[in-house]
Amino acid sequence: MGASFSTADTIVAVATPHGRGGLGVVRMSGPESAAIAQRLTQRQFPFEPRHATLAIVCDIDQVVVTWFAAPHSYTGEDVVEISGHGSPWLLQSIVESACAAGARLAQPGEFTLRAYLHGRLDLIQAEAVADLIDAVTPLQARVAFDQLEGTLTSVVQRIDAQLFDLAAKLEASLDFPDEGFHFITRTNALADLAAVQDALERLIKDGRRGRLIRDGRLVVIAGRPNVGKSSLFNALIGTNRAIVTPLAGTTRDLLTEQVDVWGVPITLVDTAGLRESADVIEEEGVKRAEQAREVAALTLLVLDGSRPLDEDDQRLLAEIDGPRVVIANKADLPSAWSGSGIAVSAVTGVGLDQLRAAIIGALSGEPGTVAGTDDFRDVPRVSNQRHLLQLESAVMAITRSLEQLNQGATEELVLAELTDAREALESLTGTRTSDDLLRHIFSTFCVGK
Ligand SMILES: Nc1nc2c(ncn2[C@@H]2O[C@H](COP(=O)(O)OP(=O)(O)OP(=O)(O)O)[C@@H](O)[C@H]2O)c(=O)[nH]1
Ligand SMILES: [Mg+2]
Repeated sequence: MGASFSTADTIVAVATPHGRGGLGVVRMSGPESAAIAQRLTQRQFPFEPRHATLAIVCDIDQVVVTWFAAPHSYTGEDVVEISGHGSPWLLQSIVESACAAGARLAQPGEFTLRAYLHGRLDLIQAEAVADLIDAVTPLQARVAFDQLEGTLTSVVQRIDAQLFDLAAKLEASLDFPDEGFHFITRTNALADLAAVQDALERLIKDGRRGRLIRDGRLVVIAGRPNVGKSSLFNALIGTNRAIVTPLAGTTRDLLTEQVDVWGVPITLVDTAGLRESADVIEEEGVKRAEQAREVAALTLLVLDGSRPLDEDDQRLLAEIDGPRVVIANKADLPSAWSGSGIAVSAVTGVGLDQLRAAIIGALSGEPGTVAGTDDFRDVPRVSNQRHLLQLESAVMAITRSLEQLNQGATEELVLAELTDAREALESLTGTRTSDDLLRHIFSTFCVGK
């Protein structure tokens, strides 16, 4: 595993974001990092491990140097952090001097890759580091932090241990020449496998919700002019971002804002009212609205509840056949029709909570979760597509093994399926993985992490 990755050299990178800042940190990892730091600061004596030491670096900046001696560091190697003033030029000079002194520039994610190669983190935890850095909502950060703490790892390990135990019993029976299960009965094997299947399925269900939280979704507001799309957009994002007027055809372009709905990062798009128009600007707006709808995960179709539905409304109801939530806006006014739409008033805020619930219900494909708000807010353990795929392939193998058992198959056949399931779980945690996969995963990290 990871045989082609060298950890013999010392790597260096700026660990703080690009640009000016109060502080900036240069990080080095590898066998030479302490010696290089000593040279850059022209110190006669080695740094003391885990001590912040004031020093002058490259004759240009006063910095604080901290040396984390192997293996007690993020990467498990000798790590030096040089914390200086956050000028891009200064930090770059320190990096260049470190390279002149024998370090090389780190690849994206290479510090975390080394932590993984040295067994400081498993693959799930390494991926959680990237998610934590990318988190923009509190729930995203919570999910990533739990994974970094090893919550998912331990659940997967428990499942794998059950499979290992079962496989060992089946394997032992293979040594007996006569037919039949020797160290475990078929009934018990069935029960054990059903329990594993159940645990995996729960994780997968969790993962669908987790992906929503991790990846977010694009939601487009559509409808004919003047029904209150922009008013609704403003109400959902909580500011008067979009222009609202009593004139039909107010919105011409796409307006986009991020909003946190029940912990799910939603990119909300307000669009031009859909109608035939002679105005070229409005016509272009309508075209863009249609394009946005095509890529959206969900369309909020807004109707005016205070006026009878017209031809355009009917056309939209027929046309928008993907995932949608129908809204009867202007519920503060007397109602002109009754239908299945959610009654909302963008002006008074009535019905907005119900609308948020419907959005999450539609996006998660689980309208049932709508009532149980707390359920949805539970921190899901799985949130990464790669993890979800491995869990799905594990559960498929388990399901096949159950079928085999039910059909009276031999231990050998059942064992083969168990091996497949265990391989999927091992790819998930990274105990079994390819260099290509590692390269792919870590290439998405930022440099310096
Ligand atoms: N009473 C009432 N009026 C509303 C409500 N929502 C919007 N309006 C009014 O309806 C008119 C049109 O609102 P907009 O939000 O601009 O409508 P729109 O769908 O974005 O219109 P276009 O951008 O032209 O497509 C404005 O006068 C709003 O004040 C509501 O819930 N109740
Ligand atoms: Mg508008």
